[in-house]
Amino acid sequence: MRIGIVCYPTFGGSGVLATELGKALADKNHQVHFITYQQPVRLSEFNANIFYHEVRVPTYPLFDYPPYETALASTLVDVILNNQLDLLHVHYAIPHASAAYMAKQIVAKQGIHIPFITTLHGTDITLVGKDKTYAPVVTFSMNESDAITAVSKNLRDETYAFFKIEKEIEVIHNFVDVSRFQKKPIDAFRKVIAPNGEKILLHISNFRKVKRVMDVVQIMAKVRQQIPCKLLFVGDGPERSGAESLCRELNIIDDVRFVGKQEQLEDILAVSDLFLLTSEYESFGLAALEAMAAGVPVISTNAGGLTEINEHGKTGFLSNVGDVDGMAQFALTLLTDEKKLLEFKNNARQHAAIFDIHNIIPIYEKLYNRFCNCI
Ligand code: GMT
Repeated sequence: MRIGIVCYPTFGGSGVLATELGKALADKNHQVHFITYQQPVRLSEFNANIFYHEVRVPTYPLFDYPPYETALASTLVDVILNNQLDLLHVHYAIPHASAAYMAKQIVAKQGIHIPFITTLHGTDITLVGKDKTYAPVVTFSMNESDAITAVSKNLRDETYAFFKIEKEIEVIHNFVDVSRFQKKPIDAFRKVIAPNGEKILLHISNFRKVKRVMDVVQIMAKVRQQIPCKLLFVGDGPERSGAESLCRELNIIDDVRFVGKQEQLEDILAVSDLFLLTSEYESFGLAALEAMAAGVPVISTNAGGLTEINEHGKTGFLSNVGDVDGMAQFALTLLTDEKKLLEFKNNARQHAAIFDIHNIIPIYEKLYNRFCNCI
């Protein structure tokens, strides 16, 4: 099957998921065409079944805002026609679903039918999509999609609650390639971060407000009062410098490292003891699932879809948003009890296997097959 995948190419969860999906489909002999403005971050190796088409957005003095959506729709038309695509799968509704709709209408004039599937990822619905600047277009393009999927039940319910959706939203949970996260910890690496055998706490995100990274810092300060530990911050974004200032203010900066955006997450996760995710909302929390796959228990909030992956008292713990005392206490419960920590590590790994890539890819293939009988 020839599939066009549209996504954001950046470190965000939706782009990561779309790229991993494309790679897995290519491994199953589908021809996959990524269409976006930059090479997706996890698309580094060569694969004969993968193609990348860059969306170029020419600038012109008249354009204060270069029209990306128009450029994307035009590139889609070009890729559909020249590569005989069977189907488009767009990740993140804005502006991908409306661009796909536009492309579909354009090729229809030439007698070509191309179905498109829209996968909702989170902020395209819960933050940006709800804004009335975008809502009518988002609603229309969701309803015009041949199928809509959401990455969690919570996101599906949020979408129904806010938008007038006339068709079924199918839940296909995000996935992880569990085998990729079975790395042995590199002792030398662990020693660099925690030279005296301190416990290692980890947070990975895009440092947006919704992640509440200041709460991560507060939790670290509380845990560190009780036991020697280190905190690794992976990723970058608007709240990073504020988090760094707070670490200085709380006098914990020597035990905190900001390592920026990283691609080799497996190695970092392999040496980590606990993953912290303090978000105000997560439709799913792919970073938490990847941590679990690596056997790292998760202390998270109970917001959004996090309750669908993190099992309270088994794979980690869940607290209300902002309850830094509670989350610090849960962290200490695990970090001060080796037996419990090991039990939770095993549980996390086992639970992540439910979301293994090999279980989820066939669900997508089955969905595609409903619209195009050419697998
Ligand atoms: O907020 C992010 O982490 C980025 C955002 C994205 O679209 O790239 O992530 C959303 O999609 C991910 C993949 O489906 C989910 O795992 C994240 O939970 C979701 N983020 C939010 O809902 C805030």
